[in-house]
Amino acid sequence: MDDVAKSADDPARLARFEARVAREDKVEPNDWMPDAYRRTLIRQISQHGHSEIVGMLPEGNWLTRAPTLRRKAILLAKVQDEAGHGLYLYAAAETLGISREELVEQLLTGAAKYSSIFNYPTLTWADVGAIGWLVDGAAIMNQIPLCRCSYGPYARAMIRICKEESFHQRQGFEIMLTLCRGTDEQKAMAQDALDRWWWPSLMMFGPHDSDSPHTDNSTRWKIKRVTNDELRQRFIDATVPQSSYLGLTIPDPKLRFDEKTGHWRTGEIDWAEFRRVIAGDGPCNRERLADRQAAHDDGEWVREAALAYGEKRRQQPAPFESALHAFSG
Ligand code: FAQ
Repeated sequence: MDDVAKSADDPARLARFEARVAREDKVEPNDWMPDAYRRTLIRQISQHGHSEIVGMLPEGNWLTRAPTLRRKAILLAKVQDEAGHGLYLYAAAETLGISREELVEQLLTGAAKYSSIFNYPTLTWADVGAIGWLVDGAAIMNQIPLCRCSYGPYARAMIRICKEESFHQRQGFEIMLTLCRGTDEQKAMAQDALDRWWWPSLMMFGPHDSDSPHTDNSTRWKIKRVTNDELRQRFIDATVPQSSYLGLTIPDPKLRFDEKTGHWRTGEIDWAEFRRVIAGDGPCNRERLADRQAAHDDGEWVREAALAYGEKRRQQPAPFESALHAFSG
């Protein structure tokens, strides 16, 4: 029995729910929804939120070493945007009944997944360009269809996130363009970054459709609008010409243009590497969780101060009430 059937405790209710989703009505937090739909959303939205939070770390490593003040200011703004995305997504997950504390705990204890891409190191400044160009580029490709997700709070969060991601992608491409038009050494640095980020970026879209256990239900419920393989293909078709424009070479000897279909075809992704990375054994998994834990510990005083301030505000009469009090007194 699959998840959908198990959740069908009330078939009439389930049929109404599915008809509603089929009509493209948005599902809102207080509406009835099948358990499996709720669980799928909590899983996907929380994994997405964790990815945004951990995703700050690889680029955050370059904040103190950005080559110019302008680059530093842009990178700072981008990393702050990612924190904001994490917060919108955690807030969307909270509307489904999971608490912020549980979400944070799942991330810090390693019980939760986040995107495989953030377990790779950022060795040079060109990696900041490659992340913006490729990682944010892949993220937008995946996230634009999520703006039409059937769950209202997730869809609305994605609209704002996508606007910011498209700026991120352009800043990354612009870093790559500057390096590619620079010295031979700078261009070699850009090529090296592409060599290291290309395959992990293709893995971001998840396993092949034939190996993706969640795609069927998620598509039926209009959480997922486009499958992993279709999105990966769109990304490849958009990115290969950009790489030619930069004068860089995609690190895939099997890459070829298929005249019949009009698509670029790549060699096979190393799925063993993907599985290793999501199982916790990528190049930086341990470092990322340790850095996230340290950032969480360092933020303890901020959380305490915010709670104390909130408490003080609650105890003080509102300004209107105190004015009234003064008047009547
Ligand atoms: N990494 O059946 P499917 C960003 C897991 S945000 C790790 O295909 P589904 C912004 C999957 O969770 C990047 N795990 O699953 C930024 C499932 O595991 P489970 C994140 C992966 O959900 C840029 C299992 O494999 N974006 O980059 C990955 O239908 C720059 C089976 O997979 C999102 O999260 C992976 N790459 O499709 C920030 C977008 N792929 O839970 C900073 C929203 C798959 O059964 C700097 N998420 N898995 O144990 C989605 O669209 C979907 O969840 C997919 C996976 C497409 C990622």
